[in-house]
Amino acid sequence: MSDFLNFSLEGKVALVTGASYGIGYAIASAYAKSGAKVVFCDIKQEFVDKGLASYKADGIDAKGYVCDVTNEAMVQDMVKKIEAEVGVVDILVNNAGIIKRIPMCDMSADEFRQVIDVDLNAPFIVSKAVIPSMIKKGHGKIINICSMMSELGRETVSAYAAAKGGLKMLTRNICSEYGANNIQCNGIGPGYIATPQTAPLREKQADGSKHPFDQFICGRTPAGRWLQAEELTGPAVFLASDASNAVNGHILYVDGGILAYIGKQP
Ligand code: NAP
Ligand code: GCO
Repeated sequence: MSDFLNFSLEGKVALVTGASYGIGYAIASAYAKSGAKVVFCDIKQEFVDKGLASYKADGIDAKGYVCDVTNEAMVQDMVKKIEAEVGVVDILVNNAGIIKRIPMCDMSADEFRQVIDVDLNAPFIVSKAVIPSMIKKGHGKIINICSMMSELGRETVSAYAAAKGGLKMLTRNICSEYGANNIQCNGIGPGYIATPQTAPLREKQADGSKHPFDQFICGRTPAGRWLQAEELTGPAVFLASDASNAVNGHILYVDGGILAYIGKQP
């Protein structure tokens, strides 16, 4: 098949960070179904075990590692182990992320740093660990999970928006620096996805009515609903496959139309 139409990930090794559940799990599962050997990490053993059980129940033979992606020594060690036990990483998805919803003037500098550390410094650390072998192998795909907050601001998410905006520019810089090595680095900017990270924003009120934020998001999304993690998988497979070899430094927003929309008129 011509590379231009090749969406298969057959024979590829894909590392997805923070993929025991949520968006990372959905993307890693789609990669496995497209033929890749899936490797994931999470910060705690109990989540790795839970993730392994879920992949097994879905018929996926994944390999899980305990790794704090903010810790450079742990990341370097994990990547060495993956190369020895599974193979060189062909596809990296920087998915692990945290959010702290605190008004900026109430947020401590330490809390701000924690978010930057996981959401921005870690993608730098993990990318840096896999790029040398990708260069030797002659190709590589890096996909950074960005956000609406790579483009927009909102009350209470200063650190997250700073990190995800920075991640957009890290994406463009990896593209600029390693495009000549046949490495493509792109981002996916999910809209509002129903996962544990956003569960507090969807909690029902005491009287059984919808959370005001839930109503706000449905009103701001032309699709009129929250998205499912599985809806990110087609774009994620595309960006990991040879079909996207000419796409580099791009952020693909998968947002049900939020960024195109001024909001529901009164
Ligand atoms: P999630 O449900 O909270 O999952 C995030 C995963 O990252 C968890 O497995 C978490 O592990 C792991 N993680 C956190 N810190 C880590 C660290 N230092 N080292 C290794 N793993 C770590 O989040 P999600 O909603 O699936 O989001 C995944 C990514 O998409 C994040 O980057 C998020 O910012 C982004 N995103 C989400 C949405 C959305 O609406 N949900 C929208 C746009 C972008 P533990 O649970 O063990 O901490
Ligand atoms: C928030 C949300 C967002 C989403 C997502 C939007 O508090 O505004 O949690 O940040 O998780 O990143 O794309």
